[in-house]
Amino acid sequence: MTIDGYVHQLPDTDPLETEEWLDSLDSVIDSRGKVRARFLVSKLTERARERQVGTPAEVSTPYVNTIPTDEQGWFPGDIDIERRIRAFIRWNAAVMVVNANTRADGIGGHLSTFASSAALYEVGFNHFFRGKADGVPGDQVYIQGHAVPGVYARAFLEGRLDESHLDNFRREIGGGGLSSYPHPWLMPDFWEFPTVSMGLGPLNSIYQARFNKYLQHRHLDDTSRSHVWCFLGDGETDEPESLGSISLAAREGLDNLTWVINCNLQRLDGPVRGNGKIIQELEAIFRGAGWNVIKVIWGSGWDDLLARDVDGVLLHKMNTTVDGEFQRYTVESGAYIREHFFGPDPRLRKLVEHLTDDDLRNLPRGGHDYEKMYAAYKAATEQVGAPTVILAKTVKGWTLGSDVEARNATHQIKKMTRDQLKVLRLRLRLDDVIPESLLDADDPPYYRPPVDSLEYRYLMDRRRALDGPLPTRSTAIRRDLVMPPDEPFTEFDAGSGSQAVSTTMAFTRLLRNLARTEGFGPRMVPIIPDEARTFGMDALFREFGIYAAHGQQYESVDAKLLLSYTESQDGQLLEEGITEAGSMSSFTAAGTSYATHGVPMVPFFIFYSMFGFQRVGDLIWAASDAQAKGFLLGATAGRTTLMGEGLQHQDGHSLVLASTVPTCQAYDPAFAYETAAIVRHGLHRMYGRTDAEGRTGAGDSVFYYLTLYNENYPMPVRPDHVSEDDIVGGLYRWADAPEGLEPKVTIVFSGSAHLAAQAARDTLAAEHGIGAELWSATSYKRLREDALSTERWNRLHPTEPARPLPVTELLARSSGPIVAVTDFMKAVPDQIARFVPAGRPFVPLGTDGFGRSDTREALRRFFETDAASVEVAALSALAQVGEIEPEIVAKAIRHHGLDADAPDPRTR
Ligand SMILES: Cc1ncc(C[n+]2csc(CCOP(=O)(O)OP(=O)(O)O)c2C)c(N)n1
Ligand SMILES: [Mg+2]
Repeated sequence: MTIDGYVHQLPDTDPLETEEWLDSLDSVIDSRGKVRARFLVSKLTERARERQVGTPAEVSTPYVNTIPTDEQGWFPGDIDIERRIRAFIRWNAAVMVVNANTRADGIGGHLSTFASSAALYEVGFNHFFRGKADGVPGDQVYIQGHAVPGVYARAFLEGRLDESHLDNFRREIGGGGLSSYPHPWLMPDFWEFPTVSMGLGPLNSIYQARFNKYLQHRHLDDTSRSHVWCFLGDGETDEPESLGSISLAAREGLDNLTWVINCNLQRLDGPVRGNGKIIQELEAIFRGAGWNVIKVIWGSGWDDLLARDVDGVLLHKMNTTVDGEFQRYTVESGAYIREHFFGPDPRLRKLVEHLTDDDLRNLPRGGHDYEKMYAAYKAATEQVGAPTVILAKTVKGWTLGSDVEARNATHQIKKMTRDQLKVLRLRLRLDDVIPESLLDADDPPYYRPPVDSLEYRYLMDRRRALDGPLPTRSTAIRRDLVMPPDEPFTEFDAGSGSQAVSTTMAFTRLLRNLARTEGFGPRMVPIIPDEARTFGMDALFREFGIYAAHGQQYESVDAKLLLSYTESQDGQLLEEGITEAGSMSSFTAAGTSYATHGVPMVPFFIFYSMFGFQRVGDLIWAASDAQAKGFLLGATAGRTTLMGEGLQHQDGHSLVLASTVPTCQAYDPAFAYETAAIVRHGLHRMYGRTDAEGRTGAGDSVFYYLTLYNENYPMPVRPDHVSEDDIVGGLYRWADAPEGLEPKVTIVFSGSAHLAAQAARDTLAAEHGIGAELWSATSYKRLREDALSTERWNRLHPTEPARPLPVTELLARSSGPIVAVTDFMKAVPDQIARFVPAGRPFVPLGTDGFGRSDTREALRRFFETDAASVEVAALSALAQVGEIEPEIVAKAIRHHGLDADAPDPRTR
């Protein structure tokens, strides 16, 4: 027996009355059956909810539409014209993909995703999605990556794209092509949100909606008219990123967010839940999480059948048929459906005896029922206090004919024969505008209704009423962003005297300085995933305030302390909890606000460096595509600087991963003044320009990644000869070799490895009389990229004088072999190995391999990046060029007790 344990713990104040109710139920079950009993219990629950009795919400409801037909309301559009427009779009979308693959076999593209979701998008375009032509940011619409043919086809109808664009679908090189998926980097005036890495769009959309509320609550912009729409596939919900943050959306009351899940029951290989029901599964998950769930399962053809289903047999059949079977019914004949779906139960068979086999085959699914979709969207936009998910049941490849519709291979089909196109033309009733003869030509034609046609005028009127075309990406600034003065940065040039501090502490101080800057300060968005105390940033809680959608509704346990945990509705800091993925999504929303809202905002996302690029690299890639700006700060950086934590915490490779992201400016500063100079430079580069309209806050679409260490040492004064350009250029001489010593070597350090470099310089001088000069490499990525660009220029300009590679030129000013020491993998300094001046050995020392927990000293000895190892590397390189005897190197190895025969740490 299953019982709700909690009921039995409650006192029964009237057992007799209880018994009467239970007896009535028993007698209904016995005399009228379970279907009737279920109905009555549901009715009671519904009434209880209406009267606000406070019964727990059910997580699942029967397999029928959430909105009853009689509450569907009036559809305000012209259903016939909209169907016609949809037919044009369907046609052009299919022809575009087919033509692309005729011209370039294997170029790809997708027919069946949009075919299943055309109505879902078109209801939005005709009635809901708001554009920005009125100067106010409209809606943010996340389009399913594989549905883009339909979006291009609509833009073509609207005259935003022409035939040559469609002809160049997926042919981007050479200009004028259309990107395979939504990529703002490639179509910067069109796409806003990259979505095609499945799961990222849904996740980003939640944080976009949250960020809109944040802007509103912080009085930075009125976003009350923006609605966030996210379209995703049912298969896409398998990605943990898709569903991982849905509880946040409910908790924050994101009624400005609607998800539309296209439940065509199929993914790439086959059924999403062949043995189950994806819609029911998702309903339970979303209802449990507190979302408003609207199921649109059945088209209006089913309304009459359900109304006559007095025995509940149809409902029962709907409830118990698994998705694999529903998919089967889509590809089978009406006779098969009659036999297998309606057949087994005589009452069901009778229910449809008035329908022909064709009628049965054509009973549409809810997601293809335009009016039902309209009703669902309307309900979603009227919802208050919670996000909405619309679960729309569709057929994958709908209208594309029996060879494509609902086939397991449908996702991959990119070609259609002339005959298949002819069938499609008739199915879409386009025979009056597309002569059949045109289909025999090489390229089947696109169709655009003339500008004086009813359809064109209707289409354009609808978009005008909804504030213009969409998607549109704009970078027009609506709210200026004025750069902070230099003082908050320059104070770090003085160093920290004898006080030992870390670059993390210096950065925190810088952050506070900036936040206190009038005008600029409020435009910063500090983002921390539950790690502020680790980084010593808990002081920011009180000063910035933690953003809380509903304010702080309790007195914090530390309320009386100076540094209390202070939440408020206009709090500035996004304390995200333990989600780097969510934090990264906030970064993207804030970092693209300059485009999405015309309000440049400056995110500073501070995370445990190990859990950055490695954990959420794909989100960072997408942020780069989205042209996000801002600062990523990898704190507790380094494989040996972070003591004790070990293999899963010590980051020696985020800089390698960062080197793969095109717009990422990766820096590994050693000192406070370097950190401050890089942030200052970055701010000015990203936001310091004036746009064509004279608005401030414009700049390059790049973002910065800075490593921050937790090792304390006195921060040096910025040497007089060192300029900001030297620091951001990636490499500069930090200290000359001690006077008069020969031979010479050059030690290049970055980050916390400067300690070993300095100590080695001292022993090289004292023990060996060797003069080591010290250089700081703040960015190997920058050095490499600059060198590659110059190399390319030289290659392509063979008759002109070769330009010197910047890094080669710099290193030519140093002397002797070069030892580069880092707390990251050797691959990081190796980025410049090829560019070192000829004849000079280059020895990278780094931390390849798994980290482990121990003291810094032990770790650095283990990875051979400690002072002794730097010294030995310098001696070895000098021996290699014949400046000293090999025996001197051997002696130093023995002297320092280095284990020459231990296996490489990389393999241990
Ligand atoms: C992260 C990621 N993994 C895999 C893919 C490849 N992929 C593209 S579409 C697809 C199936 C999509 O199924 P569904 O989400 O149900 O969308 P539908 O086309 O059915 O609407 C897959 C696996 C991808 N784009 N992103
Ligand atoms: Mg699907």
